[in-house]
Amino acid sequence: MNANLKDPAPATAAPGSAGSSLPALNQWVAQVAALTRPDAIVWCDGSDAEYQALLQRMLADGTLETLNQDTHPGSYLHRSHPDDVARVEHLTFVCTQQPEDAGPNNHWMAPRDAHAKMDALFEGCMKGRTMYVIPYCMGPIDSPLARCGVEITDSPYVVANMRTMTRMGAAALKRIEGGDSFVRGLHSIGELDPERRFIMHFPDELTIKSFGSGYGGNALLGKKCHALRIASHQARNEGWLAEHMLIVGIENPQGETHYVAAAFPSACGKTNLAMLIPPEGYRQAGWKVWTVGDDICWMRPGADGRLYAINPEAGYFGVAPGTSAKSNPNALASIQTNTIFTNVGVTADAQPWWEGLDNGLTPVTDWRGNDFDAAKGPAAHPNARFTVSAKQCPSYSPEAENPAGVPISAIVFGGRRASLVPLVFEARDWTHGVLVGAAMGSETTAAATGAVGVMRRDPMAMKPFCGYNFADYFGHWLSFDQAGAKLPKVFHVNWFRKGDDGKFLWPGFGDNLRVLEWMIGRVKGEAGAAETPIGHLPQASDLNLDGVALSEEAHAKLFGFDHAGWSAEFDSIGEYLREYGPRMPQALHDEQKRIAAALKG
Ligand code: SAT
Ligand code: MN
Repeated sequence: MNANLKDPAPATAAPGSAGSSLPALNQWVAQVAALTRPDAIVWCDGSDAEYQALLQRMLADGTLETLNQDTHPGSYLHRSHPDDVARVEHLTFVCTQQPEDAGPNNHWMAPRDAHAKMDALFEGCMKGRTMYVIPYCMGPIDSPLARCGVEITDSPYVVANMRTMTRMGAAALKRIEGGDSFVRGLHSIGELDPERRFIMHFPDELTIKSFGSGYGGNALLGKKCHALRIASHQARNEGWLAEHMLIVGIENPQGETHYVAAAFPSACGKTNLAMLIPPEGYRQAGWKVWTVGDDICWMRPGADGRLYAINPEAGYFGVAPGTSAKSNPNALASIQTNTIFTNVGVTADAQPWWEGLDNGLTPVTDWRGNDFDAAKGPAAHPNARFTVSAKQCPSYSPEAENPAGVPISAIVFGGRRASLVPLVFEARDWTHGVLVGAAMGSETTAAATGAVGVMRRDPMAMKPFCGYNFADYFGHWLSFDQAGAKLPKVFHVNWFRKGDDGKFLWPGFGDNLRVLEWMIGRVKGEAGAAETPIGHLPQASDLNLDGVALSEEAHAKLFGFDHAGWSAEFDSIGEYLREYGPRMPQALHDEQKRIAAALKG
């Protein structure tokens, strides 16, 4: 049995932490306790002492293992149940009154049925366990763009991760007690039985119920459940955007910083782009890169008409495999201390290890805790993760704490596309940009259960995360194009184009700055591009490619335009839009038809 399941030593509630001054919150906690019947209730204050006590407790019951404290001080390993390693999209529901409001992009259940199903699962599930009440704030505590929530969970691992990933504890509770509305998230790991596992969202009630999984995206309810599914719904009602985007600041040698928000599906390099190290020549010239966020972006128009963005998170829940001193030195530096590793391999001297770390060490134990045997699979699970405070990142931007957010100059959409899609192109205008986002396709990754490498439409990288009908969501995006708006330019990138030999044609990582520089040049009206039916496409000579060796094939495929291929793609995009029926905004149909006609002409 997984050590996470039972909790033999109830924690004592700290003095003065027996509740809140908000009757509605206390009542909900009491109701949940009556349903789940925990042995003890702890209101989390977010303090260091509380965190240390949690760690000790998890080390004692086997939920965590200690790692080498000389090389990785304050860092620990968690091995999840082997059937509980990723998001479960087929078990994730959006429970609006009407199925059409959830849309074909979501699984739907009637709220009343969903509550009944979940409450039956929660009945008595915390007997023998401690129930933790976690007040948290998504975004800087003093930001008007931030939003609060309270997660109730029986998993100390979730508490520890929420402390890193959100502003958790006393300050958030104060904001809630001061009158902020808050999202109610109820979570239990249950028996970790995939047959008794559901993640339910009730956007009209600002409520989440999650049962049967301890994995990040299913269990850290502030993250995808709140900050994307519930928040996207709230954002639509309140005139803002909750997006699956990194936020990165690019400072040029003149000291001018442009912020870029970029949407890529899970495990497609958001963390790497957010923490990019400029190539040597750029570094010498004085270019700097500032990390604001690596996964989620909340944006709203400011008084000057520009979109201002905050990162609602306070930490990174990043994919470990592939992270190395070469691919992402900032991430690697961030995770040297005070990091929780989940499902990585371990070396003989208890250092964390994963495929692609390339540090000269070898693993002796795999993510399941068995002796490592390369014939039986990788040492780290492909979706192994690290959880670390954003403040530990050497490129962490001080502007990430700015309550007003940062102004966004460019929005970037991108996916994994082995063929057809060039390195970068720019949308002609906002409506075209929304179509580019809506038409995004990507090959699936290990971040969700299911087949890997299958091309699917993943509009704006929100397929698993949009809390309402995509047709309405695209309409909401279109609505930002108003008089006085100074909207960012919209781009599409593809770092994953492959050659005939199956190898990537673009070096990626730090060299992606060359593409970002071109985008900023476009924003400033300084960089060139050729007009094509799919948008403004740079020639190789429009980018700074000094020191990049590209083959002839790479040149042709990264900067070329495959007329016939795009024509077929636009037919497929048209079909996709039609799947949404009459709710799909006519403006997107018109845009698709216009481009399809130009491609046929
Ligand atoms: O597990 S998470 O959903 O938080 C990470 C991801 O898949 O993007
Ligand atoms: Mn993500």
